[in-house]
Amino acid sequence: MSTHITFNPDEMLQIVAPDGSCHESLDPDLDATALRRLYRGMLLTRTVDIRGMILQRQGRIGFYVPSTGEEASQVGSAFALGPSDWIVAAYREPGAAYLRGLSVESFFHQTAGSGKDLLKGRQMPSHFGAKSANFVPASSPVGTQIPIATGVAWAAKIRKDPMVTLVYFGDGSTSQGDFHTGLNFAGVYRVPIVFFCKNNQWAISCPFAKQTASGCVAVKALSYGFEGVRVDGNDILAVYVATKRAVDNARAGEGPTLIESFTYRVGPHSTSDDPRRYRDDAEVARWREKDPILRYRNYLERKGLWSAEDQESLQAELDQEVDDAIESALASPPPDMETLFTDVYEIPTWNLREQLEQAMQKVGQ
Ligand SMILES: Cc1ncc(C[n+]2csc(CCOP(=O)(O)OP(=O)(O)O)c2C)c(N)n1
Ligand SMILES: [Mg+2]
Repeated sequence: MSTHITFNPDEMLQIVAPDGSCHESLDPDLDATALRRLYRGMLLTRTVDIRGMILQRQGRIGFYVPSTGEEASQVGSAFALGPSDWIVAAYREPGAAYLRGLSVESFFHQTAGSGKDLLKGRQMPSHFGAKSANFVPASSPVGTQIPIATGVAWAAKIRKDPMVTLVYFGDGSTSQGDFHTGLNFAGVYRVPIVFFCKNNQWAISCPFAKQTASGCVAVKALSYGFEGVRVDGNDILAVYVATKRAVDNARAGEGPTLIESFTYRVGPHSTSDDPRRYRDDAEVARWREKDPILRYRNYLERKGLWSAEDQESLQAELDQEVDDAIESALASPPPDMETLFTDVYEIPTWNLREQLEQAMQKVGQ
């Protein structure tokens, strides 16, 4: 018997082919309302992305993190969750947050650092979150959200709460110690969690080939004693089916799953990055052709569930929603100066009170 365990990185779950044709026996048979909701979720995410990039280039917001090309991975996975489940995320999953109920208006209040920001201007732009959406604010230090999520899931298990935790992270995060800590602990204690790696093949300028010698991410689950699944991250139905199975298993007490959603970061890492300095335009062009939104639109059209008129009216509706959100966020004043000093101590310390006084004098309030 060979002692070498193999995992074919070329094999991954795909249900919808790029031309929209479907592997019938794998089709999850969602109803028309659900199928349209998935499409709306992806198109909303793309619409916000296009505007977010422009706003930053115009100098109207300071920073933006695009997720173009990764919409299916975000929306398909979040759609598999139940209402009381929780998401612990990185920063490139706004589509999952919108689907869970974070409004685009809230997103822009956060990104603009306005007084109406739910996080009171204390996070970097594009680092949203909302308690009402069961969405923990984004983690910027790479991978730190992974053991936190394992802890959330472990707490649920101890409390016998049937909620499942889904944690998003990137391929780059798999090189962090936190990845090992989070997955190892979750495997040992069989906690109800789904580890969702959006493998977009880049960690800023570091390509996937330099991230790991494993060939793929899913194979790493073997060493933690649970299942690893590789899925075409540009196929929203495949992402949904894989995540739903993992969520159901977690809820049934069968422990964690590691999902690798194989996709591509079409845009820059953030508005502070220029990927032309380290990657080939031809590679980007090849992946643009694999657009997850276009593929799913082909699928819906083949099913007779989408038309050019539907497209036009949905796009107009989303443009309006995004316009209104931006207008509201940019017109709102920043948080009050006092809020810089609140929420740390129940009774502020003497030095904080002194600093608040000095700050207020400085701004003439
Ligand atoms: C601990 C730590 N090291 C470095 C950084 C700088 N940094 C921010 S994002 C990032 C790359 C993350 O790549 P990946 O996990 O693949 O996620 P992606 O950005 O591709 O979605 C790096 C190195 C950081 N934020 N935290
Ligand atoms: Mg990455």
